[in-house]
Amino acid sequence: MIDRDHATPRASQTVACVLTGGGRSAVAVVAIAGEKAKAIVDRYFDPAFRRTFRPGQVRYGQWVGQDDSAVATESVVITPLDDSSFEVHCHGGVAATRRIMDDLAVAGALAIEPNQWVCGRMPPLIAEATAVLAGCVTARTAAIAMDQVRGALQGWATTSFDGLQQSPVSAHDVRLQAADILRSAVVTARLTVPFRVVLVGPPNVGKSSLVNAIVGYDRSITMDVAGTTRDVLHADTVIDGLPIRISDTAGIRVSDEPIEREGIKRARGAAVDADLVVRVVQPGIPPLDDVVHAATIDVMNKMDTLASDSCVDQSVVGTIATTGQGIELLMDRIVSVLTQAMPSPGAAAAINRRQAWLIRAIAESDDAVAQTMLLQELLTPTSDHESQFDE
Ligand SMILES: Nc1nc2c(ncn2[C@@H]2O[C@H](COP(=O)(O)OP(=O)(O)OP(=O)(O)O)[C@@H](O)[C@H]2O)c(=O)[nH]1
Ligand SMILES: [Mg+2]
Repeated sequence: MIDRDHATPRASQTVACVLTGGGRSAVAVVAIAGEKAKAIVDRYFDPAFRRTFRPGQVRYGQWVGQDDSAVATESVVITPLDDSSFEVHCHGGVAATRRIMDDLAVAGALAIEPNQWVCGRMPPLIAEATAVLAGCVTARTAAIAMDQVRGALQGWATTSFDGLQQSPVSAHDVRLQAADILRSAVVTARLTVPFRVVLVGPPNVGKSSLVNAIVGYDRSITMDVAGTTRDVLHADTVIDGLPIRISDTAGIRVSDEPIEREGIKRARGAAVDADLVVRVVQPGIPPLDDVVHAATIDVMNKMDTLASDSCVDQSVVGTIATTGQGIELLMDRIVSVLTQAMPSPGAAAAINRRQAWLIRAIAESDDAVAQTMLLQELLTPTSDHESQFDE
């Protein structure tokens, strides 16, 4: 077993790092870099075809490991990144990667964490995007992080910084562009956490039934008794490529019962913290006017009980949770509200709070000198801002 060294490795140190996330996955990637990297690969890797390693070209073969290893060889693919750094694509999972990391440790490579790996190997904005990309759980959020790994924000910041020095770019232009990037930051600065969608409404209108219909299984108990749900219940799901944590809550009404009152308090608190509130009612029951939020969707559930001569406002989504009617439309509406601020493909985006904070400051300034300093801080952070901005 190897311990990861949290100290900053010396520049001459040969280092190894598992780049892929933990857990069970089909393929893992282990990176090796440093002056001994080539010798280590030559020692442990038996290529199927003996040809010179060229950066970017893949080589299939066997990882033979330490000479006295009782473990069988493992099929791997090696990609040289340059003369002194390599990626080993091996089987995923803990055991396979640990075995390779153990071999590398025996050969003298220091095991480091992914954030230490990216640090210093790429511009800070690209390194930050790479770290975020590793935490994205859907293709849609990963695509935004990937655009930044490919240099969208880096390109904008560099062009603006250089442009302000030589004056082809005005402070006014930079301010407008920063404001444009900032518009999507509400989504992009938190790509690795799910959107919080909270259902609220009076008791017995079908909130739990709607949650179950949306997630596709019986997450919440439903019953024809007002006050069935007592606490805030969460279910994680993905809708149209968006990671969403959907929360069921206790029906809101005046109550003297202490447990129910606590549940109602929690329901109101969950609505305040939500990215989107779904206000549910049923025919004949008025909406909760005191639950207000910047992003809301109004739902009329139990449409099957609506009197035939009644009509419902066009903006209200009609559903029958028990049959699934209207659920697709509700999910489409949820996605469309949450993605209003999505950046267009390839656009620069602020993918963490440090970046969002600096871009907001740029968007609020018309002064070229101030903007230049902020852009410089964006491109080359002088301190560990992420921890400063963490909640
Ligand atoms: N007719 C009809 N009944 C429904 C519909 N949706 C839910 N119900 C029924 O309404 C009753 C209450 O549903 P719940 O989902 O438990 O309601 P709730 O809003 O979560 O209730 P509380 O947890 O008490 O606040 C259950 O018997 C459901 O089967 C619907 O669209 N039509
Ligand atoms: Mg309920």
